[in-house]
Amino acid sequence: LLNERTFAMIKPDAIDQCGAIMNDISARGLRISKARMIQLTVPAAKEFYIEHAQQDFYKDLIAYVTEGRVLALELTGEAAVHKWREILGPTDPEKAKIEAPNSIRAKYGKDKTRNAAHGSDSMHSAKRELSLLFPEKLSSLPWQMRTSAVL
Ligand code: YYY
Ligand code: MG
Repeated sequence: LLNERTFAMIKPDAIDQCGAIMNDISARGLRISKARMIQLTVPAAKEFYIEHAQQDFYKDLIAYVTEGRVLALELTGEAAVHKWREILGPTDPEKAKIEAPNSIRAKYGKDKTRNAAHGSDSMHSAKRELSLLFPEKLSSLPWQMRTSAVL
């Protein structure tokens, strides 16, 4: 799809490298069409990662992703979902360093949990994730996610 959209999120461990990461994204041919810096609430993070609710890493994942700011992005371009997953690299940064040394997770990730960024795994996920973080009505965002205070 020519003007496909996907959801990206720079996670708390890499938020201070968000400028470099956005440069990488642009340099590799995806357009940053929306951006929103927020701190996820625990309920919002649980909803976002609902597919992993039964996994043993779920609790740690929610604690981590709510610990500081994240940068939510909408990326647009040809085959954006697949392309962003490729730029992002494998879930585990150690694996990424071997298999995709130029990927975001190889360059900026710390470990399997603190792995720098998120990318939607399908067009269906992208639609769901974009609607959570970029709802049509700003009032649909949990109020805690609209304030930039104490970040
Ligand atoms: O889509 P992707 O982010 O590459 O991996 P998922 O298998 O969907 O897992 C989501 C998220 O959960 C991952 O980015 C880090 C965390 N996680 C973890 O903390 N420990 C694992 N063993 C697997 C995943
Ligand atoms: Mg995933």
